[in-house]
Amino acid sequence: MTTNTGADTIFALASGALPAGLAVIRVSGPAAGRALESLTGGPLPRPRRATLAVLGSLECTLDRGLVIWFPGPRSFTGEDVAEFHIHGGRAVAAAVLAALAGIDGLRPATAGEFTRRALAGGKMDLTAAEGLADLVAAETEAQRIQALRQAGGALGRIYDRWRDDLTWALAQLEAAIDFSGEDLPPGLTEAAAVKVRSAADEMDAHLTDARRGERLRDGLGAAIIGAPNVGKSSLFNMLARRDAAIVSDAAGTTRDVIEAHLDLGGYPVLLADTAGLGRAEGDVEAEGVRRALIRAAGADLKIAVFDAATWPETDAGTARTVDENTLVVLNKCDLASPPGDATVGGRRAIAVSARTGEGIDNLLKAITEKAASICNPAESPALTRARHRATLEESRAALGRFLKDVDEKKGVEIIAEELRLASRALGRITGRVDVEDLLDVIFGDFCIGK
Ligand SMILES: Nc1nc2c(ncn2[C@@H]2O[C@H](COP(=O)(O)OP(=O)(O)OP(=O)(O)O)[C@@H](O)[C@H]2O)c(=O)[nH]1
Ligand SMILES: [Mg+2]
Repeated sequence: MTTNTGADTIFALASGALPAGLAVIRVSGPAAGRALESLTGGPLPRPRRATLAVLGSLECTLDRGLVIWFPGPRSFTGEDVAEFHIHGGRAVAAAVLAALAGIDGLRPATAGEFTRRALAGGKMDLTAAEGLADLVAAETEAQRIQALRQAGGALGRIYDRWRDDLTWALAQLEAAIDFSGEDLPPGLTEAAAVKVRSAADEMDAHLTDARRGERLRDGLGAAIIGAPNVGKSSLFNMLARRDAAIVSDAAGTTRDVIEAHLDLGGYPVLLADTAGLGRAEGDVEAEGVRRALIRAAGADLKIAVFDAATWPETDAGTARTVDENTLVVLNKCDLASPPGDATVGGRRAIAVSARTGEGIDNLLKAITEKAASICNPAESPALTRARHRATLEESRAALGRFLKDVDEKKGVEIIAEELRLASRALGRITGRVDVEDLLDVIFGDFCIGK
């Protein structure tokens, strides 16, 4: 049996830029089976089995490749889906796409249209669709782990469970409304309040997560700071594994903030090299210092660099910025090696040499550990977008009003309304309600299956 939504049939290149070894073209909709028969000239292959086929017509062979037939609802979109795994040449893909365009009822998909159909077909919720987009965009191992879990529905399941709890609570209140005037069964509102309180507590825990999911998705900000000439740019180049920043023995070489996207131990880090603190000879250097301080203040992680050759004498200005999000580094340990238990600003220093590479592994390990403590994806699933946070906060606020109204013994109709608002907000996160309003915003900047 096949399932179709009655929509038209769409097709698109589902794989990446051409030329490539392979290209995958996906077709979804009621005419997918007919398209497959038309291009292979044969009956439909066994469902979900890769089958070798010659594509084209008697007069003109387009390519030889594998075809897979996914009759709905067991397909990506829930509709009938056909996939063509062909050679990834531009002309090959163009020829197959042109042949599909020539079939009655088929048209090219628009951006994100396959995913929209998967949502409409109930194959995934909105958070899973976002997870899929994040998985495609994931650049590091930790991002991959987080995105894969979200794409598998881990976030959506949490929100659905809370929504079920609120629906149950609402049912108690509605029963109370129905009974009003008659003998009200005791305890309905209280039972609802108990359920809501527990969901609200879980929401609070989920929301007070130090933004770890969002930070992992967006990348952590790290800033290298320190006095002029301590070797910040040398260290930056070493960590970035390229000569991105100018290094010289003149103090005040770096003036602007220089950035590099890095994968450090599986965590995405946007590392910034900054101007030396403390020295501000002239407007340009003063501006450089101002920018360095702004960057340091906004960073998830600071790497404060000091000169090993002068230790225990250290730059007081930099030492003052050391806090629990700071890794302290004593650079130039090739010139003088500080004791293993050397500290600056109360933190154990990591001795490195940006010249010889000594100690860099220890620094990398410390950065990775710090990143893991900020946004380890192995912990419980975390929300990953500002959209999730804002909508959850909306839901939580309505629950707060509900609980207050219950305490104040307000009328059951009034308190039920707050529960409806809270439940509706949860439904918007997963796309169970008001989904059309959200799709354009969400799919505006990414497309899957197209
Ligand atoms: N011996 C030794 N010299 C180093 C080391 N790291 C940097 N240097 C030298 O120290 C000088 C300053 O290095 P930079 O990396 O430009 O220092 P910076 O902190 O970025 O300096 P500003 O941008 O001016 O604040 C250069 O001559 C480097 O070659 C090191 O680990 N050992
Ligand atoms: Mg520099």
